[in-house]
Order: sequence, then C-alpha cells, then structure tokens
Amino acid sequence: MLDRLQAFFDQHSRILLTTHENPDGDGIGACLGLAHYLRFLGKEARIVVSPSLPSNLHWLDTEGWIERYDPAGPHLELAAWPDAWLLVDASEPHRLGAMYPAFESTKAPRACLDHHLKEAPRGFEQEFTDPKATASGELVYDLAAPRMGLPLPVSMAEAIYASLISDTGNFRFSNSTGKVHRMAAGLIEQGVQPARSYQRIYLQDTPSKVKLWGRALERMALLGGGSFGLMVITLEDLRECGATHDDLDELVQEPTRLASVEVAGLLYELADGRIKLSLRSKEAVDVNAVCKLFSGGGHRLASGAKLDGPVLAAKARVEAAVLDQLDRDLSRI
Ligand SMILES: [Mn+2]
Repeated sequence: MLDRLQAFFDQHSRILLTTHENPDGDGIGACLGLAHYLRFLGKEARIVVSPSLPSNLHWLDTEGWIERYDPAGPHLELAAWPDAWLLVDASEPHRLGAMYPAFESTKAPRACLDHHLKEAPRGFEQEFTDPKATASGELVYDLAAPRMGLPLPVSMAEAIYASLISDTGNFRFSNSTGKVHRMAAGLIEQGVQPARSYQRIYLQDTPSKVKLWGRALERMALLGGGSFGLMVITLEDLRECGATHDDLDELVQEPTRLASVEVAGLLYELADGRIKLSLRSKEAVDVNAVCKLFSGGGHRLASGAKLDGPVLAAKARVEAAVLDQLDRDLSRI
C-alpha cells in the first residue's frame, strides 16, 4: 500500500492535503508529516482545513503551512490548484464538510489515506487504507522514515507524535500497539519531548470547559447497578457555562473512571435540536451494537449515533438499549 502511495506522489507535483471537518490531532499531525515529506521529495504541498485548526494544535504548525478554508477569499479557486487531492484520516468525501463542493468539482485525481474500519471508500480514484494502523500518522511515519532517513526534522517528529497520542488517548486505548510504542520511542529519540507535547495538546482547558465537565459529572446517572454512567448536556448547559460543543470533546470517557462502570455514555443537544450520543466500553460490552439500533456506528468499544429530540425521550431510549446490551454481554462472562 505504501509503495502505491509513493507512486501516487511520484506522479504528481502539486498536492493538496486535507482532513475531515473539525480536524483532530491525528488528521493535523498526519497532514503536517506529509507536507514535510512532500517538500523533501521536491513537491509543492498545501494543507487546507475546515473550519479551523484547533487552538491546542497551533504550535505543531511551525512553518505556518496550514490554511483555514475560506471559499469567499483565497480558496475561491482551490479546486483548480492541485494536480492531486489527498483526504487524510477519513475515507468518506462528505467528511470534508464545507470543502466538499470544491472536492467534487476538482479535475485532479482524488485519493484518501485512512486507517478507520468502515465500508470501502467511494468517491476516490485511489485509496490508501490500512485498518490495522492505529493512526494516520503511523502510515505517514512508515512511508517517510525509511525514505528520508533518521532523524526526521523535530517539527515533523512532533507532528507524527501528536497523531499517535491523539488516536491512542495518550497511549491508554486498546489500539496502543507495541508498534505504536516503538514508533513513539523512536520519535522521542529524534527530539520529541513527551511532557511538552502532552501539556500543549491536553492541558489547555478553559474555566468554561472545566465548569461544564463538573456539571456533567455531578449530574451523571449511574444505571444498571453502577455499570452504566450516563451524562446529559443541553444547549442551556453550554450557554450557562459559557462553553461550546468543542468543550465536550473526550468528556464521554469520564464515567470510566469509576471501577463499577463498564459503559460510559454522553448525550448532548446539537444546535439543530437533534441529540448526539457517544458511548464507550471498557471491554466486555459491544456499544457498536447499541449505536446501530439508532442508525449510528463506530466500533465495539467506541461508537456514536444521532437521535431525535427531545433530550429526555432520547435518554430513555438509550438507557433501555444500553441496559439490554449490558444484560446480554455481561451474562456471557
Ligand atoms: Mn485517525
């Protein structure tokens, strides 16, 4: 697969790198890692993101390469610029969000580089996917490191390290393979400072966010004899705390702090009145099966779905479905 990706780069000279809307540390880290590599190959590369670069990832962009998508201004003619368009860390074109119309109209060949386990990608001329990889940044490292030689430039190593810590929850999740740890060790030997990366990516909360998380935890319902911790956040909660939907990122993990909790859940109101559900499982319970009931998905230990409001009705449906799944999966142990 990496040889095919290399051939794709060899055939093109102006490569546009994009990632899914509301980019995360893996998408950004992988795009920056690729931009370093493409410059090493003597290619022109641009990175355009929508709607913006999260503030805790700004420091990774040491060269100021990342452009914020602005279709009314500098990106009016974006579709005409590249001779190849690569979507990184996603394999469904609609995840480009606001950039999708430009993607659809470009004459350049389109490809994706991804590691998620979903259906076969559609809407691309070429696809580079490896569901065994933990992060898109892992694929970038495997491509670039042997071809560039070590050590990588420190800012490139930091970008790839950011990919790894973002998709493994700082090496906590079940996808933290031996290979990922060996890769991280190599990146540290090449100049990454783990404490600095951790602080800059994770220890960046605002008082509004901490207030919101406090409210969610204080009101958490413990169901199924303590095995299911469910939190609910309404638009009113966001307003009262001065917080935004971005502040809910990773909140869903929090109930798993409790020894008794097998499944953690978060329900929150979206601006359009629909209700977003996120579920996490420690190990025994298949939360993907629950989310599928609501036309959502993901994988066994981490899944999501959208439900119709109002929030209390959605909560009742989710409670029933999760308790049912707990019965089914825990009785097997
Ligand atoms: Mn990823």
